[in-house]
Amino acid sequence: MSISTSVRPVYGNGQNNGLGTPPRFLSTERCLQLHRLMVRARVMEERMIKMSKSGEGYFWIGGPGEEAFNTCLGMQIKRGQGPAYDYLHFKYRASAVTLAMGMPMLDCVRQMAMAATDTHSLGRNFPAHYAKREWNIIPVSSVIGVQFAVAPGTALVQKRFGGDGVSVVVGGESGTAEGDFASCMLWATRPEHEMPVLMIVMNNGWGISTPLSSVQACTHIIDRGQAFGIPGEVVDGNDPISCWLALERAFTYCRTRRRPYMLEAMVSRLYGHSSSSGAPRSSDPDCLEMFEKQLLAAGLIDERQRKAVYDEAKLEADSAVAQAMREPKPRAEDIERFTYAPSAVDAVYPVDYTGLPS
Ligand SMILES: Cc1ncc(C[n+]2csc(CCOP(=O)(O)OP(=O)(O)O)c2C)c(N)n1
Repeated sequence: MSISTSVRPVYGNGQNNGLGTPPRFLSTERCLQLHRLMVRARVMEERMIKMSKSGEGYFWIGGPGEEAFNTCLGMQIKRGQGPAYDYLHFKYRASAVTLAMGMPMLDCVRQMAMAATDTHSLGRNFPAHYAKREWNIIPVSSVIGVQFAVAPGTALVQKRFGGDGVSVVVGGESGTAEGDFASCMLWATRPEHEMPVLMIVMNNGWGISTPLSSVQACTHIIDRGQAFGIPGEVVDGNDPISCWLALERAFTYCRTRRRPYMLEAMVSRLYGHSSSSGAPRSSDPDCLEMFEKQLLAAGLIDERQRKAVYDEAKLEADSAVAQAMREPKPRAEDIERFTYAPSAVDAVYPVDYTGLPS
């Protein structure tokens, strides 16, 4: 049995992407896999919000509301190290992507707990600020938009290397107001030097408290790609099936044509911007609730199975928090560790570790 997408993807200028008519179905196995991963991400994030309110953590920011799209993205990434694999330029709401890629919850929770065992930042950065060389995850920056200026760099390496690796860059719609977004479009489309960059915009309609409608006049962010000849689609980011199929089309395009493609996912922001705005639950549509209704109605799961998925995820989240809280905190002497990579410039500026003239 399978269930079809309830809402068809809305096409932007991707109508002419040459990939033909999209299929509309996913298998039962895929649907159940997506559901389990979405639940794990939601349960972990909700436990982390609790951490921020209970003194187990200090600041929370994350991705509830983006699980449908992010889970599909994580499962379709070609994971590995070096230019033969996808390079990943994420933002701070990508927890469901990394869980779907196979990261244990403990790896995410350690950063939230600011434990020295946090492999991404030694407990010195915000949650969801991942960095993982073995999976080509370029360090996530809190400074919005910058990842769009960096992505063409890894895509250039991939283009020269050959193969089918793609540079995936994900940003919020507000971050696209930064010049970095335009730089990405420019660099990715230089005539005869086009690059395999998958530019993804997660559109939740808000930049902290600024509505998108007060900032940009375009109907869709991806419409800005038209001027550069970049095809793209707007997808209902609350519908995992639409997301899966749109991502398949996008990856196929970038992997085979070695050119850029855009996706704009219309998503919800279920707990506000971050713990700084109190992380209150919003009344936005909930991708997980809606998917569960579909699965139950189609008879793909029953209530007992649904509960079992949550119980398993809660057990993993609670034991990850208990473990991370037992672990040591960062030491002052490690504050600069791994913030600088030695290079040829050191010979020119041997004293100042930032490389800048004193
Ligand atoms: C260059 C820069 N300007 C401002 C900020 C403050 N800031 C942090 S998050 C944010 C909103 C970002 O909105 P969007 O890109 O839509 O992503 P969302 O948080 O909605 O997922 C802003 C303005 C920042 N971090 N970096």
